[in-house]
Amino acid sequence: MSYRTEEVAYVQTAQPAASVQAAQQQRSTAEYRALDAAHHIHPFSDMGSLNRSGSRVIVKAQGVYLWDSDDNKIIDGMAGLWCVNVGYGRKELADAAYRQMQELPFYNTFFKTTHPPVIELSALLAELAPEPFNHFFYCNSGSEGNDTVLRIVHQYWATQGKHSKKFVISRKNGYHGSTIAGGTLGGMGYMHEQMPSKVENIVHIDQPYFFGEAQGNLTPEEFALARAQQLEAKILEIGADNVAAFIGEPFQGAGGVIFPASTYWPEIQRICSKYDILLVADEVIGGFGRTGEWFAHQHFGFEPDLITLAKGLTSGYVPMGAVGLHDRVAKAIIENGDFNHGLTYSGHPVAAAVAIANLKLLRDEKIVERVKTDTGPYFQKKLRDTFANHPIIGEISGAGLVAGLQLAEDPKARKRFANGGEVGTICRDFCFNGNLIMRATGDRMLLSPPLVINKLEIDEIVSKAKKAVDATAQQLGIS
Ligand code: PXG
Repeated sequence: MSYRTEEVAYVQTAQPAASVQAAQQQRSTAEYRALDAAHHIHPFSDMGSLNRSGSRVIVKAQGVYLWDSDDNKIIDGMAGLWCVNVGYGRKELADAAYRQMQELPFYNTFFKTTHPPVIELSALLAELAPEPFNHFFYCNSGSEGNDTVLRIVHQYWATQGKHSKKFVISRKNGYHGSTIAGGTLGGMGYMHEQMPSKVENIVHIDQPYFFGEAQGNLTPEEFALARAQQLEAKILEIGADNVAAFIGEPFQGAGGVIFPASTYWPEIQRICSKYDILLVADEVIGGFGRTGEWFAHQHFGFEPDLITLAKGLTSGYVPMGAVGLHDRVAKAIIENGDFNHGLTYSGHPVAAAVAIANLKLLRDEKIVERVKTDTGPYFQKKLRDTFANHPIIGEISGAGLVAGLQLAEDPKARKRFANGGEVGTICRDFCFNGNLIMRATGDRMLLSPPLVINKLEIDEIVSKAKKAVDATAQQLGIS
C-alpha cells in the first residue's frame, strides 16, 4: 500500500465525521499535501509535477493578507483570482449568508416563483449599472455567464427575424471561461487544442497587444485602430447578415492586462453599430470597481448591449455570475415568449444575499471612488516610478487597481524574451518565495489586489515586486 493510499484510509476510517472540521485545520503541511496529491485534481495544472512539488496550503485570510499552513503571511496581489474586491474577512458577507441560509437556503426561480434576495439584487444592480442596464439573468460563474450571452444573442436575433445572424466574433488571447462555449469564445490556443469539440460559428480576430504585436513605427493609437478595423474586415468577409455579436473584455485580464489605446473601443462601437452587431463586454474581471469605474466599459467610454458579470459581484465569497441586458435587448427577450435557458441555481438566494451585502459595501464605503481618486492613481504612479527604467520591464499597463508589467529582453526595442513564459515563471517563483502573490501570464506579471488595499500595503506589494523583478534580472545576468 502506498503512502498516499494509507492517507485515504486514515481519512475514511480513523476520523469521526464530527471532528473533520477540526482535523481540517490541524494537519501538518505534509499531510495536507499528501492528501491533496492523492485526491484533488487542480484546474489548469500539470498534476504530476504539482504533486511532486506540493501545493501551497492557504488556511486563512484577512484584509489583503493570506496565511499558509506554515504560518507564512502572504500579501495577495491578485485578490484571490481577480475577485475578492472587498478584501477577506468581511463579516457583513458572512452574516448575510448565515441569515439567508436560515430564512430560505434555496428556492428556484423557474416556475413562476421568485424570492426577496434575487429581487433586491436585481434592483440594486440596476441602480449601480449604467442607465440602460435594468435587467439581469443569473448563473454561477463567468463561464456560464458567457454561455448565457450566446443564448441571449441568438434569441435576440431570432426575435428580430434575422435568423442568419449566427456568427460571434471574439479575439485571440481573450479569456471568456472554460466551459465549451467559454473556451471556444476565448482565444487561448492551448485550450482549443484540448477541447473535444467547439461551439460552431465562433471566429477570432487579433488582439490589441501593442508591445508584443505592433510592427514598424505605428503609435499605440494607430495600432489599436488597425486592430479594431480587423473587426470590420471580418464582418465583411462573413457578411454582416451572418454576424450576431462581437465579444471582448474591455481590457484583457488573463491574457496579460492588455489595455488597448483610447482609439480601440470607439472604433469597435462604430463598427458594431454600422453593421447592426451586438456588442458584448465581458466584465468578469473589469466589473465592480477594478479600474476605478463601476464597470470597465465606462473607463473606456463605450456602451455595450450585454455585460457578463461574476467574480467581484460577490467578491468571490460564494459563486455567482450574471448577464446584464441593455434595455433594447431585454425588451426583445421579455416580449417574445419563452427563453429556454436556466440553471438550478439561477439567482440562488444565498449568493444573492451575499452579492447585496458586497455591493452595499462597495457603494456605501465608497470603495470604488477611492480606487478612482486615491489608491488607484497612487498604485499606478508607484509602479511607473519604480519600474519606468528597469532593464527588463518593457511596458506598464493598467488603471485603477489592475496592472501588467511586461518582462522584456530589450524594453526599448520592444523585444520580448525567447521561450515566452520562462522568464515570467522565474519571476513568479521569486514573488512566491517573497510572500507576494503575483500572476504570470507568459512574460507579463499581473497585479489585481483587493480594492480595499491601503497605501502602505501598496508600497509593500510594489517593493516585493521590485525585489522579484530585480532577482529575475540578476538570474538572467542583465543589469
Ligand atoms: N470572463 C473573463 C473575462 C474571465 O476573466 C471568465 C469569464 C470565466 O469565469 P469563471 O467564473 O467561469 O472562471 C473569466 C475567469 C487567470 C484566471 O489565470 C482568470 C479567470 C479564471 C481563472 C484563472 O488569470 N477568469
